[in-house]
Parts: sequence; structure tokens; C-alpha cells
Amino acid sequence: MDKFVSVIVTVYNTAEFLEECLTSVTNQIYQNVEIIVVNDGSTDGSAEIIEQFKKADSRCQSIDLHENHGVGFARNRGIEQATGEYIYFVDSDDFLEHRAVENLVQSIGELPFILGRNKRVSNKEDSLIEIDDSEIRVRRHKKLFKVFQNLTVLNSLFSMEIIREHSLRFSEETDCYSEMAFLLPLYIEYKNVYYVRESVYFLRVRNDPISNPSLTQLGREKLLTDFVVVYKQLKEQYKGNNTAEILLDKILLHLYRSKFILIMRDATKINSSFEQLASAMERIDPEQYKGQNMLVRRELKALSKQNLKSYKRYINFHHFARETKQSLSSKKKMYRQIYKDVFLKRPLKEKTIVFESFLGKNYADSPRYIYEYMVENYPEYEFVWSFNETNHDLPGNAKQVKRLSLTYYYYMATAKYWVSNMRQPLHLQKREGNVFLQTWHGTPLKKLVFDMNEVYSANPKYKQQFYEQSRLWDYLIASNPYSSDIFKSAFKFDKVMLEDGYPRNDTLYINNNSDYITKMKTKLNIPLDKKVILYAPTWRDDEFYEPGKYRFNLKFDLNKLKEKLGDEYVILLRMHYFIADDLNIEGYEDFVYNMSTYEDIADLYLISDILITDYSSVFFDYSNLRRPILFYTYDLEKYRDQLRGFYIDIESEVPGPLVKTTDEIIEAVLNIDVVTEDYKEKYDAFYDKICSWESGNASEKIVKKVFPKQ
Ligand code: C2G
Repeated sequence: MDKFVSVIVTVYNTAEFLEECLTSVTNQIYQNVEIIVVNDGSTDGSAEIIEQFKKADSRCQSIDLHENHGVGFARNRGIEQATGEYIYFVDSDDFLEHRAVENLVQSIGELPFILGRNKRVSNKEDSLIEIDDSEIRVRRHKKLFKVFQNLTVLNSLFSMEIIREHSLRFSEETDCYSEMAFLLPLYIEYKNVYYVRESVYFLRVRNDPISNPSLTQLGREKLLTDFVVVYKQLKEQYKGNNTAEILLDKILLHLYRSKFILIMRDATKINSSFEQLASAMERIDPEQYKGQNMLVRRELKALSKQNLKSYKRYINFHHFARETKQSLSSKKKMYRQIYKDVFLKRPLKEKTIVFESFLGKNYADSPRYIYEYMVENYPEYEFVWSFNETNHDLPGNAKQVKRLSLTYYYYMATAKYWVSNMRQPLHLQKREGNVFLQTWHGTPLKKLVFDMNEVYSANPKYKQQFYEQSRLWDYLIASNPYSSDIFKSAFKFDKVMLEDGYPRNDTLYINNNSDYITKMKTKLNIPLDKKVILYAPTWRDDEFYEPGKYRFNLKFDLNKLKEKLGDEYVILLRMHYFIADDLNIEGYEDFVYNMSTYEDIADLYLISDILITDYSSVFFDYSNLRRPILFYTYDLEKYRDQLRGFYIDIESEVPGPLVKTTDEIIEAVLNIDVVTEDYKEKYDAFYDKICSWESGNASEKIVKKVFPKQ
């Protein structure tokens, strides 16, 4: 076991992943390695991390390229410096299972190269796998082309002798597909390719392809451009070499069907991509596409003959046929198809507005107050509300449509205006003239989207999808300067920020009087002789049944609370709209009131004397009332340090005490006047920071900016 291995790690702006990557390399149980880290002109903190590893581990050395040249160039420099008998490549955003190299070295024997297993990971759990390597088996890949088409050199051990013999090098002209030049000679020469399942390499699926994409996330057009360069170059170089030409043609066909054809779905991109694709396709041997279906064969023929007109005819029909087939498979897909092919072609209704709050769950939040102002003052508009259940009680003559029904799609396609407090479904398209007023649903404490620094996420596409969805927003409401700054970075929002306060908070100024409060308490059957504590916590990212359905159980002792506070207070429980659990309050009916399904939390703010929350944005709004707030933060460390991260220092900046137990809650409530006095200064400062734009007429100001009158 004395084979000396050169591990080549190429780095370009991957500071957030690099430590995990290099740790996994230095911690390999196979120790007989040199680690050559090629810094390909990184401009983030990568260089410092590399230095730390060099200091800590004498096997680490680096090559500093000063300027970014691309991974092919960087790997070639690594090969030139390598002194090992074997080469092993690593990408600096990935990481290795600790036996990855060991299991390859053990298995390679006299083979010129051997492959391991690459596993994609998008969250921590994906990398927690059991590997049984009590018996390591070397297996032969049955389908040579299937391996080649992966076009990867990762988690493979290559003998240096073979690299020299075939002068294996990566292409340096392109960012993507530089591996083709390195791999092709091997696949021509060796018809048998072997692999070891027990060697595992983790390919990280990056969750922020907008701020820092990996090469494969650069987009299909970039992939096409680079592929065509490498393909043409290799076709020229291997002219007459039948095996090489077949492999190259197969790759082109494979990529056409899996990636490039999708570019051609977009009418605005066909013209520019056609030429590139055609210039590759005219070099393909028509024999190679005999196995394709008739429609694809026609497309390929049109491409190779540079006939754009007939290509467009075939490709449009191809996409139409595919979508129609899909649309027949479910009602949901059929609606989307009708939306796209029929409704979007109907004229835009200049005076129609679709409103939605909390994904159709409530008649609440800023869309509600904007609507109510418009019902009174803009009767010439047609109003539509999107709800999950169409039985809401609302003023005016709005049409209620069931979210994601055919009627919903009809209005989403034809209404000029959308007003919503959350993101819209990804498949909705914005058409010319359409105006989207995004109200958002809270001043942020918890870090949002692009400010979330998590390396793993529940949905690896979250950031990309958020980015796409938020590009459709024309107006965004920020209720205070603090939110305005955050939204610009967290959402990468650069259109019109409306800085007039929150429409949803107007009611806190208009209805903060005893008549309204008594009326509300009576309506909700809350005893008039009791003071009210509102408990409104947020949700936890890691406690869920399924996406969108979160768990919550009360973490305080209701018995104790009732015993100590029951004479003077009642408690209103208000769960976040993501919480699926139905809270059990049996036995506490005269003390605890479950208000989780009540439409609008603003009424609950108005009737309560004290708010207890945790990390929910509700306390920002509640502070408009200048009433006492307690922060029941029993899981602060976990929530702040592992799950989210905060924009403000919760321990020093919020306008109330952090309490961690039932006893501390009771203590604070019984001494609420003292708490109020103690926090007066902080509360005032907080109020100035958060509530200075609120005036009770945000709805009016915003409506006047967005909706033209007659
Ligand atoms: N909400 C509610 N009841 C709760 C919690 C929240 O009615 N128990 C409503 C409030 O209007 C609150 C909004 O939902 O402002 C957002 O809830 P948060 O708990 O702040 O959490 P989240 O939905 O993740 O939004 O910028 C704000 C963030 O996006 C937070």
C-alpha cells in the first residue's frame, strides 16, 4: 500500500465550502498523498483558508494563479507539478467520504484508471450514508458510453504513466466540458472501465446559483457555447478515428436531447442558439441519429442543413406535442397548459386586480387593507381574491376564486395587477403590461434568502427559485428603513421600494380605541373583564411533517399559567400559518382561546394587553401599539445559531425581556409594570427605528402610487 497519490484540488471562489472540502481530503485514511491546491484567481477568502491548511499539514502545497483561467487550465498546472504515481482530482466545493481514496488505491491493481461513486448532496442528511466496505468489489461498467457521458474526472484514480503516455490534458479554452479532451483518449484505448462502489465522493449541489454558481449551474446557453467549441476541436483532432468520432457524436446527441433542446423551447433564444448548434450538428455522422424518433431525426437534419425555418417548425411541434402529452396526465398540468396556450393570449384587463394573502389561506395582511381602501375609493376596478376556500366574508363585490383552479388561472393571465404578500407559483408568467405589487409579510428578524448563509438547504433550488420569482415584482413594500435596506440585499431587489409604512398596520392606528376593542372581544367571545395575553410564535425550519406542513407543540405549563394568571388574564394562542398541528386545549377552555384560524392577527394585537412571541416578525408590528412584549425564546441558541441567524442582536436590541421558562413568563406578567419601566428606553429607541414611517394611512399612499385613477 505504498502508492503515492497526488490529490489536485482546484479552487475558485469557494471560501464557504473550502474548509469542509480540504478537511475531508486531509482526513482521508489513505495518508500517502500530496495535496496540490490550485487557487485559480479566487477573490474571496479562499487564499487564507489554503494558507491555513498548508501551515497545518505539510502534505499541502499550493499553486497561485493570480488570475482566473478556468478549471481545465488549473488542473493542467496541477498535473505538471504532481509527483505522485496516481492523480486524483477534487473540486473545492465537494467533499470526500473518508475512505474514498483508500478504497480506490486498494482496488486499482494494474489498471490504468478506476472510478468510484459520486453522490449528489444538497443537505447534510444526504451525506450520512452507510458504506459497507468489508468486501470491496471491482466491477466493470457494462455500458461504456453511459460512463463516458458523465464527463467527469472526479473520484477517479488515474495512473501517471497513462497520463504521460497519452499526454492527457484538459482543454483550456472553455470553462465547461474541459474534461472531454482528457477523457476521450482513455475511452478510445480502454474498452473496459472499472469502478468501486465503496469509494464515495460527495458532489455538492450549490444552493445559491445566483450569487455563486458552479460550472454546471452556469445555464444551458453557456454549456452549449462551451460544448460546441470543445466538440469541434476534438472532431478535428480525431478526424478519421472512428471510435472517437462515434463517442463525440453520441455525446452531442445526448446533450441535445437532455439539455440543449430545452433552450429551443424559448422562442427568443432559438435564433441565437440555432447557429451554434447547427455548426456542431453539421459535423455529425447521420448514421448516429438513426436510432432517434422521426421528429428528432427531422430536427437534427434541419440543424445539420442549417435550415432554421424548418427546424423551427419541427421543434415547435415537438414541444407542443410533449406539453400536450404531459397536460393530459393530470388536471393540474392541463390547467397550466390552458393558462399558457389560451388565457395568456387573451387581452389584458386594464382595471382588474387579483389579491392574495398567505397563499390563499386568509383574508388578511396588507393585501386586505389595500383592497379595503380601493373598495371605498376606486370602485371602477374589478377585484378578484384568490383563496383556498372561497367562503370568506369580505366587504365590496370581489369575486372569490379558488387558488390554482381554472378560473384562478384565467384571472392570473388576464388581470393587469397582482397584489400578494408572498411568492407566486413558479409557473406563472409575467406578460407585458402586468404589474406586481409585492407587499411582503413582515419586518425581518430572521435572515432571509440571499442573506441566509446556510451551506445546505431543505430545497436546494430555493435561492434560484426565489430569485426568479422576485424578478416579477415591480413594487415592494418596506415598512421601515431597516426593512428597506435588508430587502435590497436579501432579495436582490432593485425596482421600486414603497417606503410608506405597512398597510396592514393602518388598523393599529385607526382602531386602537375601546369601542373597537370591546366590539372585537365580544365578537370573539373573549371575557371583557379579563386582560389578554397573545401568544404568537413562529415556525421552525427543522420541525415538519412534509413541505409546508410544520409541527408545533406548546412548550409551557398551561396548568401553572392558569393557576397563577387565570384570575386576571386569558391567553390567545395564535399559531403561524405553516403550522399543521391542531392544539389541544381541552380542560382550559375558559383560560386559553385558540385563534389560529382567525383571519387577521391585527385584530388580536388590538385586543391584547401583552404579546408573547419568539422570533416571529409579529413583534415589529405590535410595537406600533407600544404595549409590552415578552420573548419566549426557550430554543434561542439552536434557532439563532443553527437554523437561521438574525439581523439584530436579540439579546440587546428587542423591546422586551427574553424569558426561557414558564416561571419566568409568570414572573414577568405579574410584574409587567416593572418590565415596562425597565424597557422604556429600549422600547422608545426600537419604536423610532421601526415605526417612524407608520401613520395609519399607508394603504392610501401606496394605492395612489400604484393604481391610476380613471
Ligand atoms: N403570523 C401570524 N401568526 C403567527 C405568526 C405569524 O399571523 N403566530 C403572521 C404575521 O402577520 C407575521 C407573518 O405571519 O408578520 C410572518 O410570520 P413570521 O413568524 O415572521 O415568519 P415567516 O412567515 O417566516 O416570515 O420578513 C418576514 C419573514 O419573512 C418572516
